[in-house]
Amino acid sequence: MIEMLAEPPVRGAEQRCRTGLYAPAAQPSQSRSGRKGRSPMKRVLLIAVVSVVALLILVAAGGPLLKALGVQGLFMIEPGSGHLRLVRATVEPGSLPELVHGAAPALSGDAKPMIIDTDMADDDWMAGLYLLRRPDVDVKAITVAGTGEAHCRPGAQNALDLAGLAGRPGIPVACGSETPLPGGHPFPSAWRERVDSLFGLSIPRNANTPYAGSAVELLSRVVEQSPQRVHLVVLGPLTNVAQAIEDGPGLVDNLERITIMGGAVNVPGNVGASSNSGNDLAEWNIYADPRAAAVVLGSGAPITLVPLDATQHVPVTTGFLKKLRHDRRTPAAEFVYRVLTQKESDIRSGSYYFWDPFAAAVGTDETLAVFEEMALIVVEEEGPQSGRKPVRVANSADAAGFERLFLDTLNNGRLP
Ligand code: AGV
Ligand code: CA
Repeated sequence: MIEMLAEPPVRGAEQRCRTGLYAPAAQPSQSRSGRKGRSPMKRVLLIAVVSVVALLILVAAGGPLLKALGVQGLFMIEPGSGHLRLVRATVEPGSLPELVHGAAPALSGDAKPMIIDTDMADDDWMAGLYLLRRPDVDVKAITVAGTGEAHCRPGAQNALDLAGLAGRPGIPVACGSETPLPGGHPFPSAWRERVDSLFGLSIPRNANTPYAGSAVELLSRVVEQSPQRVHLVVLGPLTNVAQAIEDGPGLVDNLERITIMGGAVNVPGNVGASSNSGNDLAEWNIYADPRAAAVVLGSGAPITLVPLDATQHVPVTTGFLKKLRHDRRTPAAEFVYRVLTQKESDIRSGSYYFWDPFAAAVGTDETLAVFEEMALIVVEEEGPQSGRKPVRVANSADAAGFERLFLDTLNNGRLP
């Protein structure tokens, strides 16, 4: 039985945790309308002027018009890019327009270094896009867990391509070990195939290739070489992080914090509902590699855990999907819309959550959750391993605040 037990609280401290067509510039014209006996030349000129004016009006009013015609999302303007871009000239009924690389918002002067460790499931894609569009977050690397939902190689390629979509194609991306520490469990193969293929969605290929070394090497190198403490946001099994800590315990000293989506502390787990394990207590990220979770929780690093206790308050709702349908102005927002559209039946049944996007948002704004300090134990089949240092555990969520922040960041990248 793998579960997370809360030891009696040590401290009760609570914290309030874009359309456009590319239009050539209008040429100045001397033509006069309403005169008889106009020469053929003048007539041609008149037609040309009227056409250009009509085109300009279409550009100005094109967005709402196209929207009304149901071809919203065909053209895109990157906010702040200062130019219009023709994304695709024709619409084939039933097909989706291609997505293009977006422009990333400029980083603010005090942007903080961050590493995203992810298992590249569908909500990891959304969480990654959110973080990559934050002006206050300087993503230094993306490390992919090989023990999570995506297989590492397709996961790493998807991470590279999504970084490109978010306008940050140069971020290094590395692959981790496919083998958990002893006692781990693989994710269901059907889930793995779906996320490996990016749900069949097509995005432009990043010209860069994955980092030549392992995820653990990249993670360790970035942390060691960073002049500032690094914030690690972990959205999948903790295999890479545990291995990096075991290889060099000093690593923890240059970590600002580890924010982890994982665990179920005082609520049922989610493994039982999607496996025949009979385990109603464990959450998937911990169940996939419990020993790694124990190593990280026991490492002494400052940890913020965002377990199911908090994420259960942030289901993806049909209301959010509707808002996004009417407000998707960047390739990132458009991509998230397409992903969520594929999850519509799970959204309607209330079984799909903003697990990782919420954890990522908490990584940038802890006022989105309420926390309790707890000493946690990861219970493994072979016996308990303890992480005695109290960790900050989110047990509630500001769902409306999260939705606002998520939508604004995907669309504008501006701070609230
Ligand atoms: O347990 C939540 C973790 C998150 O990191 N993942 C999904 C998120 O990426 C596993 C998971 C639990 N239930 C699932 C999951 C489901 N029904 N479908 C796919 N993945
Ligand atoms: Ca995940």
